[in-house]
Amino acid sequence: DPMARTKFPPPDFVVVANRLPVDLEKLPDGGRRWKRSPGGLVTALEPMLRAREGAWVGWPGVPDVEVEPLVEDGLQLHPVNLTAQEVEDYYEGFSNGTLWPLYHDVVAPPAFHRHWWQAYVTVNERFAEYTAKVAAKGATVWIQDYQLQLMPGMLRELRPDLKIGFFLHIPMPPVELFMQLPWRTRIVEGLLGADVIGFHTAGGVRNFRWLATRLAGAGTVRNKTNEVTVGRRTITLGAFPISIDSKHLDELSRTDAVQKRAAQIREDLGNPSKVILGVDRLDYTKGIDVRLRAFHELLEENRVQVEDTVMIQLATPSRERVEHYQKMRDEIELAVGRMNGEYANIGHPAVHYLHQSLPREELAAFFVAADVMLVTPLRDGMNLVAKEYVACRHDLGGVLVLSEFAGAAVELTSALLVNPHDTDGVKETLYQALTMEPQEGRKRMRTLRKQVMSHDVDRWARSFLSALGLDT
Ligand code: GDG
Repeated sequence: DPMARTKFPPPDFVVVANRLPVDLEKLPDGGRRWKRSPGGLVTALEPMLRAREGAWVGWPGVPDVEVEPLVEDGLQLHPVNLTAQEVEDYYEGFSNGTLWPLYHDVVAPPAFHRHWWQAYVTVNERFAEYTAKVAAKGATVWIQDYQLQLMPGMLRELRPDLKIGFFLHIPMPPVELFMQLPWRTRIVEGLLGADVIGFHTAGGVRNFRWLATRLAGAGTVRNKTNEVTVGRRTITLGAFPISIDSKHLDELSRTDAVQKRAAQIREDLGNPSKVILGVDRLDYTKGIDVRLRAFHELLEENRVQVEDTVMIQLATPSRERVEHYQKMRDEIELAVGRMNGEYANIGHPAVHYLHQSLPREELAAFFVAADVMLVTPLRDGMNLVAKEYVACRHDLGGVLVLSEFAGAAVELTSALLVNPHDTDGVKETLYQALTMEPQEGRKRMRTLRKQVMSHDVDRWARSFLSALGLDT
């Protein structure tokens, strides 16, 4: 019993996610230490978690270690243990080898393995049982993302007194694709255990609503697109587009250090007239190949030259043990090598490619330095990078090229929107971005900034939690 071992007061607000906001690190001498992993979600939820008796339940990132719960500045952290085999089957397997590609329009083929599913059920049960023991009577529990879709139903069985919210950070896929999943009904029923189910877009709400009525016999409520009923329960569905800590990033981008670093980057590049930037986790959904192809063709057609137009692709290492990821890394690196082989001059590569994770301030400097930001996912729940670029451009400089297939396209309509499947379209739009009149660019950026600066991640969290009936 996690609470019996501690002197913590039972929390009345609990966030549950696959990962804790801290990582457990193994030191060379065999010891361990905690390292903070500041993500957007943590930043958004931390103040609310601290303001009440808040707790976070999640995996600490290292398999096969039983660690005691701990308190960090008033925030309770509750580590759920996973075995190495569970990491392989539940996390790398079912979450990232089945659900991730299936929910991203099967841009890579999803694998369906019964032992992966079994591990997914087991781990979801463990999270539910753990949370059931931790949460105070009548507490609010907010479950995050696709790794834990069975948990709302399991938790409700154990603790009908709780208020349960669920938010899906990736797209809710088209019905025809979701129907491939052998365990489709179990997943939908699991989600329907929540009181509020949130998606990034109205499209996600529509897809889920149809699946709920078709697979789980949910009733629809007349004239209400955002409610379904199951037995005597009413479940609210909603579109809650996630965002970033806009103000913080805006301030960071204005600092001397970031501005100087941005100038330095441009100088290191040989002061080209145009810098094109891509920033992604190295993932096959992000369309990195799409933008390389577009730039490659512009070079081929001699419409741009490496002496004055350079491309930077920052690709953060990700899910390196999953097969699709190893394959796509090879493909990207082959494409980059080809382009440089064919078009670079000594001292002037066509593409600068970094397979590294960079500090936040460094990332901000790249955003400030870039004339054109290419965000071309084949499918993306939201895409925070697009919003981060906008937040860094108080100078109203820079042009954002954004895929229609990113959730962010719903809000960022003043970006240059592209269909990432249309190579000619992406190429012409990239060229348009490179040659855009500054005045038009500023006008577009001003509109984009109005949206991003006024809709930050704090607003996102509050609007979800208020739908759940929590007073924020
Ligand atoms: C999922 C959904 C949805 C990237 N490289 C570095 C670095 N990053 C940061 C970015 C950004 C974050 O990682 C990536 O967020 P995205 O939204 O772009 O994409 P996913 O990781 O796929 O996130 C997505 C999101 O969840 C939230 O709901 O928007 O659709 O797929 O913040 O800046 N950060 C640092 N160094 C790097 O090298 N420090």
